[in-house]
Amino acid sequence: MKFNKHLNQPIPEKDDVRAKTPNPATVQLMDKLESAGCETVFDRFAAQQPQCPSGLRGTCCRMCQWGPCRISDKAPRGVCGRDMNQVVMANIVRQLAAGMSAHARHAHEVILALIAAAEGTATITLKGRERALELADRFGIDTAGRTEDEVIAAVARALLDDVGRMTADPMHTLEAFAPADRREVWEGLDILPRSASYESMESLHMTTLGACSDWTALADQELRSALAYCYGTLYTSSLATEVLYGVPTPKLTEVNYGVLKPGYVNILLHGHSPVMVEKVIEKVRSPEIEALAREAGAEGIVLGGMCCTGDELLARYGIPTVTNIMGQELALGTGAVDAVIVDMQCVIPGLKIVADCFGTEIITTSTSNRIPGATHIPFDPERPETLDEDAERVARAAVAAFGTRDRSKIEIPERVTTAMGGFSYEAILESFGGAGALAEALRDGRIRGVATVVGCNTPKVAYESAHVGIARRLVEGGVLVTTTGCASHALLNAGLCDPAAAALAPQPLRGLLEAAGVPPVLAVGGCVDNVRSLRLFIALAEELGVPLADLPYLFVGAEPGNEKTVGQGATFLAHGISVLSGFPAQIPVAVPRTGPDGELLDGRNDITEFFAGDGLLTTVGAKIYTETDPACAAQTGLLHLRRKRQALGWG
Ligand code: BF8
Repeated sequence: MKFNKHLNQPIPEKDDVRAKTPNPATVQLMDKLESAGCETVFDRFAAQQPQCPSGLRGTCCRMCQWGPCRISDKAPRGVCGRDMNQVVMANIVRQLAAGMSAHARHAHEVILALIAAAEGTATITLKGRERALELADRFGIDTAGRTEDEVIAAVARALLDDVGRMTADPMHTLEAFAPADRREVWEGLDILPRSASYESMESLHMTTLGACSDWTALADQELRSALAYCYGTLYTSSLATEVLYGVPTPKLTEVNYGVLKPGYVNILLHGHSPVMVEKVIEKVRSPEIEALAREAGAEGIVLGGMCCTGDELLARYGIPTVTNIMGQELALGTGAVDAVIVDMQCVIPGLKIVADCFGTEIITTSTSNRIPGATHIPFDPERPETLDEDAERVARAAVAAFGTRDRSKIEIPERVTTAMGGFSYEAILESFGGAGALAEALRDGRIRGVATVVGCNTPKVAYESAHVGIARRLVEGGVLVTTTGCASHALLNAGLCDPAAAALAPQPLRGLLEAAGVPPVLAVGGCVDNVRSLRLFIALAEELGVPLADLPYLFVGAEPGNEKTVGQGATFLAHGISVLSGFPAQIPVAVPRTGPDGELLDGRNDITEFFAGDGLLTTVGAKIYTETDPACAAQTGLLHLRRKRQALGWG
C-alpha cells in the first residue's frame, strides 16, 4: 500500500488487491489476465498514480473557460472569485446532477415501456398489476370509468411527471411515501424538489460561471436534488419495474464466476434497464434459440448477471449473478463468455479491450450506450413496437458467438456460492412476520440495528475488501443488513447471502434469522431498489413511533465510484440516516496539521464540518463518517448504532 498524503489514506497496489480481496476467484482471474497480457482496471489505476491532488480534493474548478483553476493556499480564489467552499460544493452538486440524470434516463425508459405495455404498443405482459392499483390509490388517481390498463397508464404518467415536472406542484411519490415528519423538516429547510429533470437543470444552472456564489445555497440544492433523485428516479424506476415485471420474492440460487460452464453458450447480462433484457431472456429460453445453441455444438445456454441488471434478474428469477463493475473484465478473463449483452451505465470501455482478447461478442442494446466494434441493436423507448424482433436478433447474435470463438482459453474458477436473493420490501416484512414483529425485534435488541451496505467498487480500496469486511462485522455485531448494487455482488459471492450465514450472527439474531429461513444479508435488488431498504426504515419508524433520525440505522457506501452514489448517500442523509463511507469523497480532507511552534492545528474546514460535523446533523439529523480500514469502519458503524439505542433508552 502506498500512503497518499492528500487523501490521508493508503492506496492499494495490484499485489495489495491480491492479498486482501475476499474472493479467491478474483486473484485467479487477475493472474490469468496479467499473464495473457490483457490490461484491466487494476493496471490502468496503477498507471494513473499519483492522481491529481486538486482533483482528489475537489478543489479543481472546470466550470467555465477561464479555468481550469486550482484552489490552494497560494491562490485561494479562482479567476472569477470562487473560493474553496464554492468550488468544492459546486463540484458535488454537479456530481449528484450527473448521477441523477443517469437514474432519470433509466426511469424514463422503464416508464415509457410501462405506458407502451398498458396501451398495447409493446408485447409486454404486465406482472405487477396489483402494485399499479396500489399506486393509483396512493396517488389519488381517479379510476371511475377507466379500464385497468387505462389506470395503469395514468399511474405511469404520474411517475413520469416526477421525472420531468417543470412546475412547483408536489411530487406524487414524495407525497405518497415520505414520512410526514420528514416532509416538515424539508419544508422548513425549503428543499422540497420539483422533479429529477428540473433539479438537474437547476443544479447545472446554479453552478455555471457567475450564477450562485453562496456555498450554503449550493448545499441546499444538494439536499433538494437528493430528494428529487430519491423520489423522481429511484422510486419511479423501482416501482415501474415492479408493475412491469412483478414484485420479487426470495429464491435460492448459486452465484460467482463458477456458474459459467464450458461447453455451454455463456451469456452475461449487464447494465441497468430491464426492458430489453427481459425480452431477450424470453427469447433465449424459447425452443428455437435453444435449438440454435445445440446446432452450434453447445450443450445449452447459461445466463449470468452483472451489475444492477444482474441484481434485478437474481431478485426476479434467481438467475445467477457473476460479478460487479470492477469484476466485469475479470469475468471475460474466464475465456468462457461468448457474449455480453449490455444496456446502460457502468459498462466500462475496458470491457471491450478484454472482450477482444477472448473473442467475446459485445451487444449494446441502449440508444445511449455505444461501444466501437460492438454489435448495436438498441431498444428505443419511443419505438416500443420493435422490441420483440430486436430481442430476437440480440438472442440470435449472442448464441451465434459460440461457434465463432477460440474456445481454447477457457479456465473458469471453480468457486460457486449458495445465495438467496429477491428481498423486496414486502418480502422482508413477510419473512419476519410483518413490520410490527420486526420493529419489536429492533426495539428489544434481538436486532441491534439495521444497515444497508450498498454502492460501487473503487480501485482506491482493495477490491471488495471493504464491503465484505464491514458487512461481516456488522452481522457479527447483531445488525441486520440489506444490500444492493455492486456491494451486493461482493456479499453474494462471499457467502453472506446464504441462509447458512445466519450462523455468523450472535444470538438472539441468529435464532431470528434461522426461524425466518433467511440470511443475515438481504439482497434487495439493483441500486434503484435502495428505496426498498428506505421503505423498510420508514415502515419500522412508523411502527415504533420514532423519527427516522433517532433510530439505529446506517447507510454504508464503502467503495464509492460512480457519480450515482453521491445521490444515494445524500438521499439517506436527507432522511436523517447517517452514512459510513469507506473512502474520502472529493472534498478537502480535514487533516490536523502541526503549526510552526509544533502545536496541533485544527484540521476542520467548512465542507467537512458541513458533512461530517455539526452542519447536516443540526438540520437533517445525520452525518457522514469516513473510515478506510474495514475493521475500524465496522467499529464506527456499530458505535453509531449503539449510541442511537442508548439515546432511545433501548440499551
Ligand atoms: O447503479 S453500484 S458501479 S452497477 S452505480 Fe454502477 Fe455503482 Fe455498481 Fe448499478 Ni449502482
